[in-house]
Amino acid sequence: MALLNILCYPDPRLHKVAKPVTEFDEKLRALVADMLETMYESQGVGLAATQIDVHQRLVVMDTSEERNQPVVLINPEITWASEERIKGEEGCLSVPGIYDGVERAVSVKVKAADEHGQVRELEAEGLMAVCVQHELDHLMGKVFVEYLSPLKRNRIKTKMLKAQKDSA
Ligand code: K1U
Ligand code: ZN
Repeated sequence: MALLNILCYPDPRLHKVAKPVTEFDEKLRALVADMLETMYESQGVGLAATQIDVHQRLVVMDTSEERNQPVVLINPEITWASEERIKGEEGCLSVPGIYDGVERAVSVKVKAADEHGQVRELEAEGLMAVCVQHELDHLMGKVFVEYLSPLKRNRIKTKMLKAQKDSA
C-alpha cells in the first residue's frame, strides 16, 4: 500500500470533472486501498479521487468513531435529498486549517457500486450525509470554499498560496 499526495487548493486540477469508473479490477482495488490508507493517515472522514489527481468517480469515507467502518462509493449518485437543510462546519484535506459553515441537506440517499462492482443504495444522515455531499462535490470539481463569499474565498486562496510558497 502507499500514501498518496493530496492536491491543495487552489490547484486547478481540483476543478476537473471526474469520469465514471468502467473497470472493476485489481488496479481499482489497489487504488481504493491506497486512498483509504491516505484518508486514515490524514485524519480525514472522506477522500475523493479528484483530491489525489485521479479523475474518476471514486470516493472513500469512514465517519465512524472507531475508524473501522470504511465505505467505498464508486460511480455514486444522490437519488434523494431531504428538503430539510442544516448549516455545519466543514473542513477539507485539500484546504488544510480552514473550517467554515456550509448549508447541506440533512439526509441523502446515495446509489453507488463497491470495489467489486456490487451496486447498492445507502441512506446517510448527520456527518455521513455531509461527507457524501462534500465528496460528490469534489467529483464535480467543486471545493467547499466555493460556497463561501468571494471575499472569504480570496482570503483563503491568498493564505494557501503563501503557505505553499513558504513550505517550498
Ligand atoms: O474531502 C475531504 O477533504 C475530507 C474532509 C471531508 C469532510 C466532510 C464533512 C465535514 C468535514 C469534512 C475531511 O475529512 S476534513 C477532516 C476533519 O477535520 C473532520 C474530521 C471529523 C469530522 C469532521 C471533519
Ligand atoms: Zn474536501
